[in-house]
Amino acid sequence: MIYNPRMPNENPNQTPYYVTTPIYYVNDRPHIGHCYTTLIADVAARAQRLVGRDVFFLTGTDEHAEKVSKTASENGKTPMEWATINAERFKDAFAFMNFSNDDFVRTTEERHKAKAIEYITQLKDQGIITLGDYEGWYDPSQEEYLTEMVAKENDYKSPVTGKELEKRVEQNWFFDLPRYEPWLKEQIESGAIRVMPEARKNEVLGRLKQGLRPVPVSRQIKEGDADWGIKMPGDDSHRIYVWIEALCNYLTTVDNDERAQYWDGEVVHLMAKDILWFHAIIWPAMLHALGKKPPQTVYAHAYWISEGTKMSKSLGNFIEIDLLQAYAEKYSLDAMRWFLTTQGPLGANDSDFAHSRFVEVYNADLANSIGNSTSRVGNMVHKYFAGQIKGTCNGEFGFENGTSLQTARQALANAGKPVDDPDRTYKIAEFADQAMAAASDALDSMDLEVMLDSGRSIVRHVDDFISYAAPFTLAKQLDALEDGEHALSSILYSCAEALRIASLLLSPAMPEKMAQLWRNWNCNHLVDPDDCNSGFVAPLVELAKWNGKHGLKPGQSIIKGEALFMRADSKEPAPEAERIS
Ligand code: ME8
Repeated sequence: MIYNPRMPNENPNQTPYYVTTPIYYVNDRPHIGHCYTTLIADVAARAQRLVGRDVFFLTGTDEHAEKVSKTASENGKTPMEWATINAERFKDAFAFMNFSNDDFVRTTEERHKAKAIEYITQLKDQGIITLGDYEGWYDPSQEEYLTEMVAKENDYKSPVTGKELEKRVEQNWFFDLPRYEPWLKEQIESGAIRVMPEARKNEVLGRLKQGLRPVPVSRQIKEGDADWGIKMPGDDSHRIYVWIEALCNYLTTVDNDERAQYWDGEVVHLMAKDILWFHAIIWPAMLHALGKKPPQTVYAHAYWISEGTKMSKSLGNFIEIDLLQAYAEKYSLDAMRWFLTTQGPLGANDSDFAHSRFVEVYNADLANSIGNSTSRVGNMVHKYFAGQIKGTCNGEFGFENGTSLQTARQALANAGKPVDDPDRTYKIAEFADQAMAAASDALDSMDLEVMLDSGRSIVRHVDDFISYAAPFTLAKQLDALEDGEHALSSILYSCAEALRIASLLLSPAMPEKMAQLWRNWNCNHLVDPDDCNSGFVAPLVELAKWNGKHGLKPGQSIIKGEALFMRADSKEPAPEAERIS
């Protein structure tokens, strides 16, 4: 599953792009939340590769938590056996989702452990980690201490799970977080560390104002504890606190000669709002103390809920990978990826996974949009030009006499059909160019929905143009109209070329379906269409040039092929998960 295509002509002016997901706990199997964060990382990674950047995309598993050893013993396994069973489940789920991660780190791997020990040792040697007593409100379900203020606000219950907090006193090693308070404030306020979306940035700055406390970085080993976790360097009576060790994964994985450029590049950490504080405050401070640069972007999305209800273990309503598989089976994997990416909780609000909404989005965005448009254009090229692109066109349609659009209007008039808005003009090539620019801006701000919508906007424009120019009416009068064939081929070229550009913009979310289109349309020059994960031959600006080197060419054959998406019936029952044990 490890995937690492490299552009043959990487743009040296662009910094490498390093995107990460949280590393997930292996006490249980993967669910929609894990798949979602990793999916948006995948879409961002694929889009960045498409624009020509050198990308490294990391995900993995967090294995040294107490809850892992606890569930392992409940299941009659050693912690390592249990961690391996679940790490494999995560790997399988992510392969199923067609994620293009370049690596998958497990924190039980030597390469991670050795480096994590090195960082903690360095911080101890620098006197930034010291021994002290600590009393505080401990959330056992999250394995973290909360400030008095946060504990009180939540009625001394876990803000994540609602379980009772425990007052604990411990002797611990502490990271001196307060000394970085002014630096953190300045970095976040100035946007040097972009905490996104804006609501989360305000939340973090608000909490920062309440002051910082030293962070425990170890746990005392008690009698009966499982032998699980990394020992504190130089102190065998403690283990490194799982959170501190886990955060290190982002650096341990690329802290070597072959990958150092990724940490020097643009680093983007993705996660949900539950673990923002660790990523926006504790981790950047640790990095600063280690003499490393902080991440550029810390992006915390909101939560998926299920049919209007929060998902939880006790309610047993988690949408697990097997339900996602059932949706993929019925509607295609890419339809499911599309739904999650465009309807997911990327912003500050939670999103509901509801079957009725899935069908609505599937029909509107896929079956009736890119699916229908590509079949229509493919069918017309097939029918009117024996399946071959006839001639090119610059994608501009004015209303002067003798132009293709004028001929199309004449055909409508001859057929006795009304011509609405006779002064209408179309600049399809320019429209596609602007959509591409909008997609790049949206990608920079991680607005993946807007990025993908710029692809859809081209499809909508093509649909509108087809309705207006009515090439099917024109096609019936080729003998009667002097310029009929030229007009028809110009119109169809423009539709097909615009859809080719749209398909590039839609491909980060739907790599398989767009590769299917490229196979049907013989676009072998974009990418290897038999392998939707192969690298593109050139950056997007080159690939998407209208009638450019990579554009559709006269004589290129277009196969009608199977429709990309069949319309779905909203009355059909929702797919059901086949429960896997
Ligand atoms: O917190 N909606 O691991 P974890 C959307 N090991 N995303 C969700 C979600 C939901 N309902 N539920 C979970 C840990 N997620 C630590 C992280 S990182 C150094 C250590 C996703 O298995 C989301 O990305 O509890 C969230 O941040 C993550 O799963 C928590 O995964």
